[in-house]
Amino acid sequence: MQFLSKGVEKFVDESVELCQPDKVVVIDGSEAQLAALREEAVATGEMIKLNQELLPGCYLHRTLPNDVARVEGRTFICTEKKETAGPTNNWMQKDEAYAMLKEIYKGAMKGRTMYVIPYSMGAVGSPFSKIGIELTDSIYVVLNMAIMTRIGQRVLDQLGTSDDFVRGLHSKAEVDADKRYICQFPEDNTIMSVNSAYGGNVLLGKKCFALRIASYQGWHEGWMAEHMLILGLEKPNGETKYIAAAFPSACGKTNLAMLIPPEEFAKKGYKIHTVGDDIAWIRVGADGRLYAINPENGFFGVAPGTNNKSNPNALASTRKNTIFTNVCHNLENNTVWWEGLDKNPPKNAIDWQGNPWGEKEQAEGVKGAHPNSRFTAPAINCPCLSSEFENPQGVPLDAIVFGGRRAKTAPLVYEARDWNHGVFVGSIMASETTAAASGAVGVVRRDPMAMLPFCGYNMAEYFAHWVEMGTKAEKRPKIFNVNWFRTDDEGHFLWPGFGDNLRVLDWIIRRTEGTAEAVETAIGYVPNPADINLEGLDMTEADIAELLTVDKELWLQDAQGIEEFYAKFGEQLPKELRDELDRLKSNLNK
Ligand code: GTP
Ligand code: SPV
Ligand code: MN
Repeated sequence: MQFLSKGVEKFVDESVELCQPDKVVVIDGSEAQLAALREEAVATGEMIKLNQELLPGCYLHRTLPNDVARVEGRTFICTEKKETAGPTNNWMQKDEAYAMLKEIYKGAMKGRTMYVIPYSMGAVGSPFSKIGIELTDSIYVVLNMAIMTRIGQRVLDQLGTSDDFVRGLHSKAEVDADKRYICQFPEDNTIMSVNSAYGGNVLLGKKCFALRIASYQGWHEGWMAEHMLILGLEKPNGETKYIAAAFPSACGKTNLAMLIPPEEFAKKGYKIHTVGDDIAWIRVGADGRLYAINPENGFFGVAPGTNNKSNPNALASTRKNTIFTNVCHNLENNTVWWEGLDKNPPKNAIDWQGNPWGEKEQAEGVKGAHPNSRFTAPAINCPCLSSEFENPQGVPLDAIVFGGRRAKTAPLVYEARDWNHGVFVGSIMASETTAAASGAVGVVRRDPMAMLPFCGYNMAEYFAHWVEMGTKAEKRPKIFNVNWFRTDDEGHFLWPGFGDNLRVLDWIIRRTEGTAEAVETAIGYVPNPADINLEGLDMTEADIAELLTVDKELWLQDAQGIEEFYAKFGEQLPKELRDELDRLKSNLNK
């Protein structure tokens, strides 16, 4: 095939020779071509066309039951040396990985079409943006990438004769879980994903490129790729402050990014503007501030729990031109349903595995939608999308927020003393695992900066890079930690969360402006109960006090856990973090 870029030409030709597709189709991004692909997917049963009056342009897709989430155990960083991947990643020597994968890809696309998807992460032509070429034998992947990224001829035009792009080769092959590999080769700007057809494993622009490869690129080029939402908080005076927040998978990024302020705040004029819900690329601007873009063009959001009360903006985003994956098919009106959408599950439905789902199954507790079922919705559908969404320069950050899902220990919110303490706070993040990855759910694990599954290189180097970015940015944002998930002894959430999280963001922004109070504790600055605006909320200052307590015993145990986690990195752990841990321990023992 002919392309202006010789690198693209070589990549396509070599992949065709390896995978032996019957034909090759270049995705030009035209609506006519995408419409034809949708029709084809409907004809083969790959997608179900939903009620076009209620859900125009919407489709449903089911993946195989063995293929419903990211597979961290089968995700590899493939480099020359193990040390580059570090102690927290699965590693394969890169030449061995190529040799092993070639056997699996050999002839994998026989009888199929190979689609060539040129895509841009970030607005086409923005100085922050990067280009990828994904080759895939899945129409579902093409149609999802068309929502999640900017695709087509305009991207090839932007690339021109350059060879500066990320190669991504995906084949669903036989969707054989035993031969499933998600391999990143950060030294070669290459991704190889095989034997899966699910979201994060196969939409290569997302986690594989925009986090694993991009974090490695950022390390070398002096910028950062983070698992963060980006939001603008507009205050009553019309000024908008920007916050980036890193929470692990299925821990509330989409929800926070699209938050609707509580009535009392809305009345005063507070508004939230969504820039991104999953990934941020961050650079130092000429003015010494950190600027962030969202490299994506859509939302691949968790469906269960999304409803008109918890997240009306996300729900509204899914009402047209959306692909649903592994939700429940409501046969009563050919629409979709999931747990937590409303209290009226359809009586006549098909569950995410394709089985009949009615009152009997519901009574037995069979789930209609998979807990990690998702919607792929265009960003432009979002009613609160920020006017800065396409800004090629990004938005300036006033605060960086880390947060996890922790029943105990972490208070509702606290502020780091300074940048390096903030890096420490991010590095010690811990969270209960969720259905977003295959494996046990609800197990507390360390997930630094919510990047444990996504850091494309040695995490000790990643920490050092964070420390260094703080020296490069003269006007550093303040760093905070939040926890919406603290529970009482019966396991009930102590904090209402969702829209009410604005009350915490409000304190955070007032702290960055120097207009809110706090007390210094062993772990950092914690608000006094009276510093959080509880207007209109049925909560007492005593309830808030409970959420803000720093339990020394629990924190001493945590310090022990941090010590064990840090031990993995040996001498490579930056001294700045070791010093912060010593300081935490000495504060706790005072
Ligand atoms: P990924 O797309 O996997 O990276 O996840 P995410 O961080 O965007 O997660 P999302 O916002 O989709 O949240 C997923 C889960 O967290 C859902 O079950 C929500 O109901 C729950 N959740 C989100 N915000 C809150 C909150 O403030 N309080 C409580 N209790 N639950 C929340
Ligand atoms: C996550 O798991 O953090 C996601 C979904 O955002 S996926 O794209 O599958 O990784
Ligand atoms: Mn995510």
